[in-house]
Amino acid sequence: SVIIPDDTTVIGRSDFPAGFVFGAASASYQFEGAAREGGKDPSIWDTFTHTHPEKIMDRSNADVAVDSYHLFKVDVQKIKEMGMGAYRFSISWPRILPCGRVSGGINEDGIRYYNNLINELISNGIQPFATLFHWDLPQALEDKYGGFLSPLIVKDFQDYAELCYKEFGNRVKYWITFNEPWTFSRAGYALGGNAPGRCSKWVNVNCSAGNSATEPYLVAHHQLLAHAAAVNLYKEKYQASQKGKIGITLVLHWMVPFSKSKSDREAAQRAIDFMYGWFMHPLTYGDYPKSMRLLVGDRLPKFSTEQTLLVKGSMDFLGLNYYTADYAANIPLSVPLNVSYTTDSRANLTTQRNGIPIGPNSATTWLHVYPRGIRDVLLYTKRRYKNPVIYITENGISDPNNSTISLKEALKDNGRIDYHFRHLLFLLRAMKEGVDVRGYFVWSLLDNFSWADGFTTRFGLNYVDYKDGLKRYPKDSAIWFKNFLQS
Ligand code: BGP
Repeated sequence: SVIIPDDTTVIGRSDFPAGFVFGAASASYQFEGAAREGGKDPSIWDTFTHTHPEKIMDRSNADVAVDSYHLFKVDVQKIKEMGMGAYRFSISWPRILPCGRVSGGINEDGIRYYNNLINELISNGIQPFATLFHWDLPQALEDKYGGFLSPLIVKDFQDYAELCYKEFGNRVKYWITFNEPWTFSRAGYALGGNAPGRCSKWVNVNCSAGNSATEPYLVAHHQLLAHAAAVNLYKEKYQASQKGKIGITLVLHWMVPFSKSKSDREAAQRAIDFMYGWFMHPLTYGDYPKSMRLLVGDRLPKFSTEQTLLVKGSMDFLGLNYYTADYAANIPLSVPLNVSYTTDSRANLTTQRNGIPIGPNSATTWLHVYPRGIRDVLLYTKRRYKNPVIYITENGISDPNNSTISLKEALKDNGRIDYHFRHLLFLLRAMKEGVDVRGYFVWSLLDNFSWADGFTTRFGLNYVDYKDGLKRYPKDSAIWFKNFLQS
């Protein structure tokens, strides 16, 4: 067991159920590099970072990233050294299908890469958790029909998923269809900070790439339909023989009412609906939350009866990414709103109250430390969404990439140890209160490319030396996890 400085509480592996999985997470664009190697064609992230470097804090891109394409064996050893039992990675769609479609040709080098990775994991006793879509859509499909803006994406995603089941499903027993569809829709189609960089002029006055307050809803809708199509296919054709599980990963910042007033409490509920219920409601009950129907009106797509049946119940488990919390305050009806995506909920989200932040800062602007929120999110999910099986698929914190400190100093990450310790304590509490959590993944295995912050932040349990051949070094948090898992 591990004792945290200044804290007398002790926790260890043995406090969790025997089958509980501990792992680390990554994503293809943020990790692999080899952007134009091994037969891969560009994804929308390759295009975006090259055409809009100003959108990335340090104007960087992930052409090389942390080179996991070549260094995956080293990375698997890092997971093993920490004593972790699982690795969550994502498959790059354009690496295995450069044109986006099976009819355009399968890239055998890409298939080989994932086979090698999966085999390396399994031979080291590490369970692969594969995400099919962590935002790097083939540029070819974006060019052909506007990617997720078109319903054509549903069939193409299903075909891509089927290829993955066929090629890897004899060894991959945990599939995650989508990572954070909320972020993909919001940052890619309303704010414009993420690929494909479309935005609403009401939200972002500098926006010229698109001006719709409808697109984010459409893109979310198509992600849900594509998810359901891929799950349905797995269940009908592959699950009986391959015996895997399939789910989706959502994200929720816990929403704390700005004041005790009824209107702020209702605003917090609406904020949850617009970030989480947007997906959880259809997945559990077959339609969007009432609050969204009311406030978004005709801009919110409708499910046909057939689609409702497909989407409802389409997961064996829920992947949940939890990082932080926000305050939510009501925006009264008397305040006129333009038709805008972020304010449709009429919840004003902030991270401070009277100048005091909701929790300690990290190097990432949206991330404040709010450990009890993980319990709140879990209990809320149990209560409102029929107690699903849950894996925490991401939880983590960033440090600044400080080039003035020595390597030795950079490896001292007590803040990260403290972050995980506190979140694990609240996770345990939620489990004692009946939430069915089966696993916990740290974001991230290594320092890597951050979507908005480039290489200015470091999320890793393991340090990457960007100045010296991308060498990996365990931070104190990696050693903490090792001890924790041995106890
Ligand atoms: C999550 C993403 C991860 C990871 C993490 C940290 O939303 O699923 O891919 O990036 O956030 O955020 P970032 O790297 O953007 O700072």
